[in-house]
This record gives sequence, C-alpha cells and structure tokens, in this order.
Amino acid sequence: MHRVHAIQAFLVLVLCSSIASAAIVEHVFHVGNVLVKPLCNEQMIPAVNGTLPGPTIKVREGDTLVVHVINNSTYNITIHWHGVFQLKSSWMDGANMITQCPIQPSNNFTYRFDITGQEGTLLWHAHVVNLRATLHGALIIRPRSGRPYPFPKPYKEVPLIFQQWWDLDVGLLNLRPAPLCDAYLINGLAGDSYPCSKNRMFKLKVVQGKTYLLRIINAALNTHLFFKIANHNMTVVALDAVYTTPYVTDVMVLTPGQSVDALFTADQPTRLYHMSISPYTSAHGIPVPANNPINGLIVYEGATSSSPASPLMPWMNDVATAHKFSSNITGLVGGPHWKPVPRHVDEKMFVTMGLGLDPCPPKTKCIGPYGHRYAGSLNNRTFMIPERLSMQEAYFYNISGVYTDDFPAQPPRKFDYTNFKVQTDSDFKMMFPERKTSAKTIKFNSTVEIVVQNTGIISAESHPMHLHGFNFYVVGYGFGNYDPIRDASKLNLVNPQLRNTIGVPPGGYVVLRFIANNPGVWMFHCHMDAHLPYGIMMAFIVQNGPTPDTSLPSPPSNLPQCTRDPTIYESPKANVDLSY
Ligand SMILES: *[C@@H]1O[C@H](CO)[C@@H](O)[C@H](O)[C@H]1NC(C)=O
Ligand SMILES: *[C@@H]1O[C@H](CO)[C@@H](O)[C@H](O)[C@H]1NC(C)=O
Ligand SMILES: *[C@@H]1O[C@H](CO)[C@@H](O)[C@H](O)[C@H]1NC(C)=O
Ligand SMILES: *[C@@H]1O[C@H](CO)[C@@H](O)[C@H](O)[C@H]1NC(C)=O
Ligand SMILES: *[C@@H]1O[C@H](CO)[C@@H](O)[C@H](O)[C@H]1NC(C)=O
Ligand SMILES: *[C@@H]1O[C@H](CO)[C@@H](O)[C@H](O)[C@H]1NC(C)=O
Ligand SMILES: *[C@@H]1O[C@H](CO)[C@@H](O)[C@H](O)[C@H]1NC(C)=O
Ligand SMILES: *[C@@H]1O[C@H](CO)[C@@H](O)[C@H](O)[C@H]1NC(C)=O
Ligand SMILES: *[C@@H]1O[C@H](CO)[C@@H](O)[C@H](O)[C@H]1NC(C)=O
Ligand SMILES: CC(=O)N[C@H]1CO[C@H](CO)[C@@H](O)[C@@H]1O
Repeated sequence: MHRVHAIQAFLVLVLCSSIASAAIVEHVFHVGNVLVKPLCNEQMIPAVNGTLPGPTIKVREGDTLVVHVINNSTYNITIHWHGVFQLKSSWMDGANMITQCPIQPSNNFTYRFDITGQEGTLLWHAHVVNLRATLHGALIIRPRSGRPYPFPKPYKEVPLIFQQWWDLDVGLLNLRPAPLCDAYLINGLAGDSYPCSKNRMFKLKVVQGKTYLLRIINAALNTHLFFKIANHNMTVVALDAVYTTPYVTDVMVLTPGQSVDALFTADQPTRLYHMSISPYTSAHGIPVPANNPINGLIVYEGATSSSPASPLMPWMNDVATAHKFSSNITGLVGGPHWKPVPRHVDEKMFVTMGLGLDPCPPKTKCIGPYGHRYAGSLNNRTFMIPERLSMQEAYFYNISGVYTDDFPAQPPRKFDYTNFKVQTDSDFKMMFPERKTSAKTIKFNSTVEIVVQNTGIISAESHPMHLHGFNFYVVGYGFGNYDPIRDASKLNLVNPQLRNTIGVPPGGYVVLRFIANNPGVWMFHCHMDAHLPYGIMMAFIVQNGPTPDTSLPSPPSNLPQCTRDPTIYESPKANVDLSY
C-alpha cells in the first residue's frame, strides 16, 4: 500500500467475546484532506488515514466490525460496506440519503455490524457521488478460526486494488465527461505507463513454486477493467466474497464494485513479469481514447533486472472475452455458505435499464445528445436522491413526501429494447424518463426475480448493477431482448454465480434471484459512479418479518441527521409494527 503521510500504526483492537470463534474487530477511520502525487502534480484529496487506497480491514466470518469514522475532511461522507449483508443492521449500510444522512465535516459516526455467512474479498467505500474515487479500501473476510479455505492454503495473500485517477480536485470531477480520466492505479501507484511515476510501480515479490491468493478489487469509479499477468494463468476461487468452482483463466474482467479471489502460482522461469490492467469499454458508437495497459510488477526471487514480460491485453471493446469470463464461472455448490437456488418466485420483475435524456434547463447550454443532458433510468424512472431525510428514516417514522412506493414491476411500454432507434417524434419523446424517488415494497422472506434488460436508448453498454443487503443468483445471462419463453427454460437453477454486482451485457440482459430476508431499505443501482446522478437506481423496501428478530431495529441514537430540527422525528410511529 502506498503511504502518503508519515507511517501510522494500524491499530487493530481484537477484543475476545464470549463466543470463542467470533471477535469484535475495532478500527478508527480518520477522514481528512491530504496531498498526494500519483502523477506529476500534487492534488488535495479526501483520504482515510492519509493513504490511497485506505486501510485494509481484516475480519473472520462471524466477527463484529466496529469502525469509528471521524470526518475531518471538507466533504459530507458516508462509508458503505460493499457486499456486506448487514443482516438486521440496515442502518449501518452507509448509503447516503437512503439509510442515513451524511456525516458532515467535524462530525463522526460509528458503524457497527456483524459479518456472517460470507467469506472472501469485499471493499468499503464512500457512498457520496465521486468521493469513492479516493475513499475506499479492501475488506477481507477469512473463515472462522479452525475452518479451512475450500482450496489449498496459499503461501501469502495479496490485495490488488484497481483505481481510477483524475488529476484534479475530486470535488470538481463532475465537470468532466464521465469516462475520461487521467490514469489508472494499482494499489495507489500509476507505474511505468505515465511520465512522472515510472519508479512508482506496485511490485509483488514472489518465491518460485509458491501459490498466492490475489484479492482483487475494482475500485474504479466508472470503468470495467481487464486484468492479466504475463505468461501465467490464475485460478478464480471466489467472486464478490462467494466461493466458486475453481476456474482457470489467463484473463479476467471486473466491473466497478466487483471483486475476485484468485490463486496464482509462481510456476514460470525466474524473471520479471508485468501484471496489467486495461479498460473494457462496451458502449456502442462512443469513441474512446487509446489507453496503454497500466502495469504492476511480479518479481521472482533471484531475478536479475531485465525488461519484464508483458501480457497481450484484450481490445478495449472485446465483448466476447468479457462475456466468456463473466458468464462462465459457476457457484461452489455444497461449499461454505452455499444455499440452493430458490425454485419458487414470489415477486417477478422485468426492469428496463439504460440511458436517456433530461431536458436542458432554460438559459443553459447542455452538451449531451440533442443538446440535452444525459439521464438514466430503471423502468423509465430516473431516481431522485432525497435531499431532506433519508428514505429509511422516512420509512421507519412514516414520514410522507420523501418517496413513493410505486416502483413498477414492468416497464410502462414494450418496445424492441435493444434495437431502439429514433425515427419519429414519439420515439424521441420516449427518451425522457420520469424523475421520481420510488421504491418497491417487498414482503419479508419472499423470493424476488428481476430480469434486468439493457436498452439501446442513446447507447447500449455494460452497466454493473449492484444490490445492497443481499447477494443474488445470476440465473440467466445473455444478449438481445429477454424472451420469457425461450430464455426462462435456460435458467441455471443449479450452480449459478451468487454475487452482489453484475455487468448487464451491452444489448443484453441478466436474470437475478434473491431472497428478501433482510428488513430495511436497500438500493439497487448502477455502480458506475457517473450513473448515480443520472438516476440508474431504485430502492427495495423489505418489510418486517413476524418477530422483533426479523424487524428493522430502531436507528442508532447517534445516526447523523440532515437537519437539527427535532420535530421531523416526532411523527407518530403508526406504521411501525414491532408487535407480533
Ligand atoms: C487510522 O488512524 C488513527 C489515528 O492515527 C489510528 O488510531 C487508527 O488505528 C488508524 N486506523 C486504521 C484502520 O489503520
Ligand atoms: C483536521 O483538518 C485540519 C485541516 O482541514 C487540520 O488542520 C487538523 O490538524 C486536522 N485534525 C486532525 C485531528 O487531523
Ligand atoms: C463524536 O461526536 C460526538 C458528538 O456527536 C462527540 O461528543 C465526540 O467527542 C466525537 N468523537 C470523536 C472521536 O471526535
Ligand atoms: C493456462 O491454461 C491453459 C488452459 O488450461 C493451458 O493451455 C495453458 O498452457 C496454461 N498456461 C500456462 C502458462 O500455464
Ligand atoms: C463456457 O464453458 C463451456 C465449457 O466449459 C463452453 O462450452 C461455453 O461455450 C463457455 N461459454 C462461454 C460464454 O464462453
Ligand atoms: C417514459 O415516460 C415518459 C412520460 O413520463 C414518456 O413520455 C416516455 O415515452 C416513456 N418512455 C418509455 C421508454 O417508456
Ligand atoms: C423464510 O422462508 C423459508 C422457506 O421459504 C423458511 O424456511 C424460513 O423459516 C423463513 N424465515 C423466516 C425468518 O421466517
Ligand atoms: C451536507 O449535508 C447536509 C445535511 O444533509 C446538507 O444540508 C448540506 O447541503 C450538505 N453539503 C454538501 C456540500 O452537500
Ligand atoms: C402513515 O402516515 C400516513 C400519513 O402521514 C397515514 O395516512 C398512514 O395511515 C400512516 N400509516 C399507518 C400504517 O398508520
Ligand atoms: C475541515 C474541517 O472540518 N476541519 C475541522 C475538523 O475538526 C476540527 C475539530 O475536531 C475542527 O477544528 C476543524 O475545523
């Protein structure tokens, strides 16, 4: 990890609790503005404990994680524990204006939650537009002590965090068109592809014959990335902290928000090898600047300095390679925490997803298509992030006017989704979604199936859809318009991937299933950060179950508030049924 400031001791307080195999792991996150210089210029960024990426958190499955976040930056922040189930701890999800108001400058908040039923690599990151560019780090969940990995124990474990860097103040990020950035980083380092960082490259020293567990995270704001190591294969053993059938490959692709655990054996001749990342850009018809691969270095012990071997990276629009990797890995049936795919579906949803337009405000020059602004939508709804109160507080206190619970289970109209073309005035009008804060209410413990259908409005591209609070089974994955007869018969109900983020293929669809066993308000959104303000987002409200133990608890007393006006919280709690 690249230390920006003076070394700060990584204080890990492990307090043994009464249950032998579960511990309380406690950390302090000090968020402050610090100067960093990955390229040629110093930039002020918000960072946790002065490092980019921020500190790696290590827990064991079953532990309680407690993180005191102290905000000494100039930004409103929240920290989201990406992929953590947050079972019965929805208030700790850190989704800005969905489960909490932000932690304002000079304030603090303590996140406290159990991590159960999942093992592998996840990440934590700020959940406020653009800030996750620099506020992120690895969250590593090992098996309970005494429990083995479902694969041979690696010699060492190595986090690899891929990042996207803009050489400017992050607060100004949205002034730039989304996909263009100034560099990509591996563990905070830009490496030999850029003029001022040639001597600052991530290096992994390896011993010949040993096997390493690479804990790979794509923390980039907006870009899917290919990853390869010259002359080596890797064996994928987990995706999004769910074990998979071991899958041997020489190339992988990660959407923003995805993570991969892969074994890598140093089984080649003693020398230097590049490990490289390069963008995967699937948007049709949108020109992208050529990008050199960004390199880290694998250094075999005893290797003399020589020029490293470099991998041949896929073309940036190599949809076939991306699709093969994304669709061909299967879940580890019978492995730790595996649960069979639910056969019966209670709630069926068909959700169109993609871009659209928002009318340019009067007296403004907009640079999007047709002189308008970009928008995005799910079922033709552009999600408006509430400004006054978080959705979950509005739900819990039964305060109206913050959201509506009318998110539709079907798009308002059927059309040839993937082949959309503007030919008539009415086609043109179809590109303008409705702006709304709407949620879909789900009964506790029901099984939800969502077909997410990518549209071709403006441009078809892979959008990484991320669900908070649950993993979903990816039971279907394909190109074209989903056909409920043809494609439903091909669903994989045996060994699908189980994960929290999935790239919906360009001009294609995915079919997801999850069990709504966790009460609270949970976002479902595109994990390209540029698409958060576009509104490619909705929220599920999972109702309480029959017992207090299956109900959303009261918010913690120190939950950050948007307003100091206490009367807003004094509405009758008529809608909250804690009885049973
Ligand atoms: C962050 O820094 C604070 C203050 O320097 C320190 O107490 C804490 O242990 C650090 N946290 C982590 C996770 O490294
Ligand atoms: C908080 O940030 C200010 C600058 O914004 C700095 O002067 C101060 O030392 C920081 N406090 C801590 C405790 O880091
Ligand atoms: C956190 O904020 C509370 C007030 O909300 C304050 O009393 C406390 O001292 C703060 N803690 C830290 C470590 O800054
Ligand atoms: C990688 O795996 C493929 C398929 O199993 C195999 O053909 C190839 O030889 C392997 N390459 C290396 C460097 O081990
Ligand atoms: C996945 O692998 C199987 C063989 O294991 C192969 O038949 C199939 O074509 C692959 N799918 C893709 C999308 O590459
Ligand atoms: C979206 O809704 C607007 C009205 O709010 C309508 O004009 C437009 O045709 C709809 N588009 C689609 C794709 O359904
Ligand atoms: C949820 O449903 C499953 C089967 O559909 C049942 O076994 C389980 O007990 C339910 N859980 C709760 C907490 O009601
Ligand atoms: C920070 O959050 C508060 C409370 O929600 C809000 O009033 C304020 O406008 C926010 N500031 C910024 C810069 O977004
Ligand atoms: C929630 O509040 C609304 C109006 O604020 C009221 O009409 C409704 O009855 C309340 N819900 C319940 C279950 O009491
Ligand atoms: C940038 C910022 O808000 N800094 C504040 C951090 O907190 C201290 C007190 O703990 C304030 O004095 C700073 O102004």
